Amino acid sequence: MVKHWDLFLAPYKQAVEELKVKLKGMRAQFEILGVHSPIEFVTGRVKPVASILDKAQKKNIPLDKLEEQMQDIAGLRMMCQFVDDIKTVVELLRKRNDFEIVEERDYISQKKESGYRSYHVVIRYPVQTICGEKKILAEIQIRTLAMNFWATIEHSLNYKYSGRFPEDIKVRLQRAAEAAYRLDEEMSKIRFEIQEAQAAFSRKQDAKGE
Ligand code: 0O2
Repeated sequence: MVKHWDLFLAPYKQAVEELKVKLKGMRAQFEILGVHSPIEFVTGRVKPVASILDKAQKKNIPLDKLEEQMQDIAGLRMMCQFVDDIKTVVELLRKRNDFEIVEERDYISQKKESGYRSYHVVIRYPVQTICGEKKILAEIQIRTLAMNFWATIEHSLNYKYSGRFPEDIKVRLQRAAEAAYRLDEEMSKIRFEIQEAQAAFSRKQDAKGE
């Protein structure tokens, strides 16, 4: 059984590793050019087997249909400083020709009931294996640092309460989501000042040879 999962997850692991390099590479290119990077940092993970089984059960996905029906076994996250950066990142992803975009879900204009905000891009990514090319689905979640902070906290609470939040926690999480939204709005308003300060800081570091 362990061997079976190892075999099944191998192309997903490879895809996550490759995509991390590629998406981090996008950030590096902005750095080299010395301009503001819309990408702050990138993370990636393969969904643990227990979570795959959990989600399959919840969403009634037969185990022999995981490849087609579970879109986030390979998951990447791209964090941005500002809400407007998300649009820039999505446009950059649309221009790439090393994968095909199969679906986009905009939970920023249409936030989820929980308060969750993020932009999801589902891609079909070709992995080269010793048995030939295998195309797998992967989900790229693009969000601001504030959206990520909220989602990370909510995710751990969700785990603790198995999705059944006590009413007071639910209300507080919704309030926290609104606060994160306002934080994003405020940061957008002083974006120019922040970027100027960051550019000056980076010039100073360069001059020091750091
Ligand atoms: P994990 O542990 O992050 O892998 P659904 O179950 O309908 O919400 P679906 O159809 O798979 O999800 O698509 P969706 O909503 O586009 O993407 C699901 C993933 O988005 C989740 O994966 C989370 O990573 C994230 N997400 C969606 N809604 C929420 C939310 O309310 N709170 C948080 N913190 N994250 C959310 P998994 O499999 O749930 O979990």
